[in-house]
Amino acid sequence: MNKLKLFALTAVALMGITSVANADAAMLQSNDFVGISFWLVSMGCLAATVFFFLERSSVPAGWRVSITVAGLVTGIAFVHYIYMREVWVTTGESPTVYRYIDWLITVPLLMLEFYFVLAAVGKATSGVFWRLLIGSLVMLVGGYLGEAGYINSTLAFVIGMAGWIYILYEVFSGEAGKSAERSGNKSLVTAFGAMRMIVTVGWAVYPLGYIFGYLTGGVDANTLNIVYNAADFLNKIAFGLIIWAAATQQSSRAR
Ligand SMILES: *C/C=C(C)/C=C/C=C(C)/C=C/C1=C(C)CCCC1(C)C
Repeated sequence: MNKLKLFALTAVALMGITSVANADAAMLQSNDFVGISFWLVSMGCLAATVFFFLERSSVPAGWRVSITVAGLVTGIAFVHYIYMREVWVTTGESPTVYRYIDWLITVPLLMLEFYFVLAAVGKATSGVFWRLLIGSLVMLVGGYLGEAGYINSTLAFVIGMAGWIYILYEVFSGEAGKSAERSGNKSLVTAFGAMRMIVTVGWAVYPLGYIFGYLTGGVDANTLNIVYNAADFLNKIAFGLIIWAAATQQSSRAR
């Protein structure tokens, strides 16, 4: 198990180094704050990944898989951020494709977390996960078609919003929300409430960025990338930390 962990960390670290070696064509400029923000999120994600994998064995067994998934989310984002930073620094263009590929993988994994924290206390049904997955796909496919210019950006926004609202419905009033409330497990209720706030408030930053970036105008590619980067930092790392904190609380209570 420890060897496996070491291998995973080495692989992740090597990927970072290889890509640094390729970057000699264009260097990060001291006034490129967007480029700097890509770096900051990359390193935050790397640190979070190492942290989650190392902490995994210190939480009660039922929570371990959630911590693993938290580490996968930040690990996958780390690799994408290395690529996104490179696209930005070398071309000055928004790395929309890499960003959406990252979201397409990490958002379903984040949704899986709602299922796993419910499963940690024996309250999950698979329907919860499938509904959240469908909501995520509708949200992201809509957004991508709009940002990449395949369909009208207002129509794309409406489709994306429908997916997000469906997710919010599920975690507040749907089966997921109700199961969490009925569970009577304090760690779960706290974690679930905080995760729900991230998906409501933390996630609201993305559609707002989209509105100003594509619908009303007023926000250029620089600002939009900084906004998306900051939101990813919060929504991926803080989300995992919330679950880790709940898991740790439960283990100290059990002791
Ligand atoms: C780690 C990445 C995360 C948590 C990404 C989340 C992305 C969203 C919540 C995107 C939402 C959007 C809408 C609600 C409307 C259409 C445009 C989007 C795709 C930006």
